[in-house]
Amino acid sequence: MTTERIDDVWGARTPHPRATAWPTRVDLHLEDGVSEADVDRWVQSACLLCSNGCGCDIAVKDGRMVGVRGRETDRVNHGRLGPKGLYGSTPWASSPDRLTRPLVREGGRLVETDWDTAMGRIVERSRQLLDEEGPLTHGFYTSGQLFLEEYYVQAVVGKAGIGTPHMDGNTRLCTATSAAAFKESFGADGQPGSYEDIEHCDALFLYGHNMAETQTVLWSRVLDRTHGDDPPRVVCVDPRRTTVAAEAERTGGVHLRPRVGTNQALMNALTRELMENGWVDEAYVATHTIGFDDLRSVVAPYTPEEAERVCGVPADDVRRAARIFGEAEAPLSTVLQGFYQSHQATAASVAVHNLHLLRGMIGRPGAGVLQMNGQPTAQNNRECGADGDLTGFRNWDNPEHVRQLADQWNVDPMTIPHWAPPTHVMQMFSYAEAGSIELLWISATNPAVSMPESARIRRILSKPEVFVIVQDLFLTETAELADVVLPAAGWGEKTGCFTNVDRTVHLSEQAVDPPGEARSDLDIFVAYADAMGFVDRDGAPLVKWRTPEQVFEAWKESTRGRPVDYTGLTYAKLRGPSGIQWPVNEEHPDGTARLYADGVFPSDTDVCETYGHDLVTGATVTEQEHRALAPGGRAFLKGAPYLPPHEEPDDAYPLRYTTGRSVYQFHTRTKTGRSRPLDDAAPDAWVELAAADAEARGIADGDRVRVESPRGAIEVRARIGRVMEGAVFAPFHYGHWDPAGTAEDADARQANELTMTVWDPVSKQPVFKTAACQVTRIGG
Ligand SMILES: Nc1nc2c(c(=O)[nH]1)N[C@H]1C(S)=C(S)[C@@H](COP(=O)(O)OP(=O)(O)OC[C@H]3O[C@@H](n4cnc5c(=O)[nH]c(N)nc54)[C@H](O)[C@@H]3O)O[C@H]1N2
Ligand SMILES: Nc1nc2c(c(=O)[nH]1)N[C@H]1C(S)=C(S)[C@@H](COP(=O)(O)OP(=O)(O)OC[C@H]3O[C@@H](n4cnc5c(=O)[nH]c(N)nc54)[C@H](O)[C@@H]3O)O[C@H]1N2
Ligand code: SF4
Ligand SMILES: [Mo]
Repeated sequence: MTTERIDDVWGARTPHPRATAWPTRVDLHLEDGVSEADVDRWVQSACLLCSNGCGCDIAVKDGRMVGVRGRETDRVNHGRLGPKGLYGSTPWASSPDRLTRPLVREGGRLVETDWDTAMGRIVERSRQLLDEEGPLTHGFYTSGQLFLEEYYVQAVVGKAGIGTPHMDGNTRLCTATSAAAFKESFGADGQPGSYEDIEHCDALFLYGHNMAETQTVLWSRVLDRTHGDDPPRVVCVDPRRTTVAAEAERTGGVHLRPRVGTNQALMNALTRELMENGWVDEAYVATHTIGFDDLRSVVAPYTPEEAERVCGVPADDVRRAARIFGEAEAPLSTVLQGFYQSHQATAASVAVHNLHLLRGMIGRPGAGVLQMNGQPTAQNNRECGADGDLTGFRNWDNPEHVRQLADQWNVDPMTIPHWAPPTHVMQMFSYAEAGSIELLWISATNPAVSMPESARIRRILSKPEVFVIVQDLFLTETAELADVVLPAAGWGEKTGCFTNVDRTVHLSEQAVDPPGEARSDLDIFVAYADAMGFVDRDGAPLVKWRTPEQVFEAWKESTRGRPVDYTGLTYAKLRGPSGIQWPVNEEHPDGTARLYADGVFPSDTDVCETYGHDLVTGATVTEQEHRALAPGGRAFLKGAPYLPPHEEPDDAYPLRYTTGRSVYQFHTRTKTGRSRPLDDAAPDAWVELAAADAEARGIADGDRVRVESPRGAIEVRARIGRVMEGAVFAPFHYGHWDPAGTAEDADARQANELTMTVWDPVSKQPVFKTAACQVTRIGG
């Protein structure tokens, strides 16, 4: 098998000058023994292994998915695919341990059964709870990896069928902050920038974003600029010396290395530097923003020297980075988990918007913001509102918005929960812990590995009083604890749409049949709605659709007049050469490259998705307060002082613990762990330590170490070098699932044993990137 993209992650360079098109390069991978001539057919899709959304075709032979090829004509990837896309997209599908039949718990054990029995148990329990105790007993925890149509149906079932506010996605752990930051700054979710901005930018800032490992094809796109004529300078904000950091140094940019958990102090200093040096477009600020004076007073104390004191970043590096931004003609910023999974997540991400707004650098080629997503379909969950948002970027606190949906679904507006903010998943687990949520339906996520403070999550999922339904491709660490397990069809085994970071919508067509009795998530939610007998105001079935395309047509209607306008899209149109960027409507039939080119934002009180929050406390702004501000389409400049993380190092736990990813594994490995080349490249967990911290503890590279926080411990091997002094980095991919037997101790390697049950006050995104820990050597 050729697996060149394992060693050469980004592939051959195709450098090009600024403002010219990114050349194409088609990447292809087929299973051992299969040649292109053997392929029966190619089926149009896009890669589902990260938010980049690379267009691809699936190779089918004898009814099986046997490989993938990048789509040369797709605007996202121009033919390229990265290691996960190439080697991780298909092998899992024919893995012998796929779930092929439903399972139910009998006498403490999960046993195989038929669909009628499994669905019968769900409906019986659900009906009983609804009749006796009402909708607040039901909680839904879904994903960033289902299709748009599946979220939309789930949102309708939860909001208009059951009427529960307890519905969220693992998008809460992933991109809740991206959505929250957009809403606070601009009034509604929606990515301003476009991937083509990489071709035009003259400075590229990456905030807590290890793009080289986590969006590898996008990083190829960056490298083709930084290796071409007139390259941009790169600025990297990361406590580790990642590949991105090395590129920042090579291009004459800066690697800013803040202490883990201190982003906000750094952002305040950068903001202050723009103001002090006159790098502010006063006309733009006056016409298109509100809040300048408040922001100026918030950032006033944050001199570069103060940032040095708090963050450990040399004051001159702060000045250099601010100058690069301040003097750029087309700066592009990307933001991801180093910011989002932190205790001041929304404040720090909003600060990135502030920098762009202060300079009027938004909505123009090269000048823009990419608040990244992580999961391939996180955007769609936010759009459809199966994640604690209201469908179509509507405001749950605006009765007119609720009425629009009630009309569309033909239900009483009072059915749709809107008396309080939708419940975020951290709260949902607390309700399950306390006993008020008694039915928890988990689809396409593995919280036993991916949520913080694992011991607590396992305890809640194991409670006999909570009826847990898990819908997955495999018997995951979470499914093992369920009462009912439903076998789901995955990517390539069903049809649906999804939308990437820069609003590009792709259609992914069914290529093969699902194994055994596995069913699509769409079919499962429809079957549940039917069996429960949910009806609309006229007594007709609430869920009227049977095929993905019918759902898509209904979804489109719910977006009419909203910023997230899909009304001009059809499946037929999406079968063209490339994905298309929303909004797509009569005015923009071929899609829209950038939002806010005219400096007009969806911030009006009647339009916006939220009235906003205080970035420090999370307190909500009321409708009256919002109206009094008279935003009139202007963007908000909002600031917040730096606050220390919830847990600071002390004598017992003197180091700062942070977590993240490796290029070869995706999340809890259910797909990449079933790909030989990917799993061989990263078979077991480890932690990264700085040389000085290792030396002080007598730890050599490769030694086994125990890493302990007040909540738990792991025992893994140490890698020395990349991380800054005082910090410890652990990949979060590894739970106890270990079929190849490559783990030294599969029960003692899960990064989330150590993390905390705390979240950002605005986005409610849990904090995976700060905790205090100690490291000790346990063996060679
Ligand atoms: N290979 C691979 N690619 C993926 C995924 C995967 O699992 N594997 N998952 C996808 C998903 S869902 C997501 S959300 C994205 C995530 O993509 P990224 O956000 O790029 O990935 P992470 O490794 O979680 O975190 C990024 C960086 O944050 C840094 N960091 C840690 N603490 C701090 C801090 O306090 N401040 C700052 N400034 N930086 C800090 C870490 O050192 C790390 O390099 O990746 C997507 N792509
Ligand atoms: N410590 C720490 N923890 C983290 C993070 C971190 O950086 N550090 N990152 C967080 C982030 S950003 C994310 S996105 C989460 C990811 O965490 P999870 O969502 O738990 O990760 P996955 O392993 O992708 O789980 C997806 C599950 O869905 C299943 N699946 C795939 N396709 C389908 C389908 O079509 N239908 C159904 N029903 N199931 C399907 C897969 O088999 C898998 O079990 O982890 C979070 N947890
Ligand atoms: S960059 Fe993301 S979407 Fe593209 S091939 Fe890699 S994993 Fe798939
Ligand atoms: Mo994510």
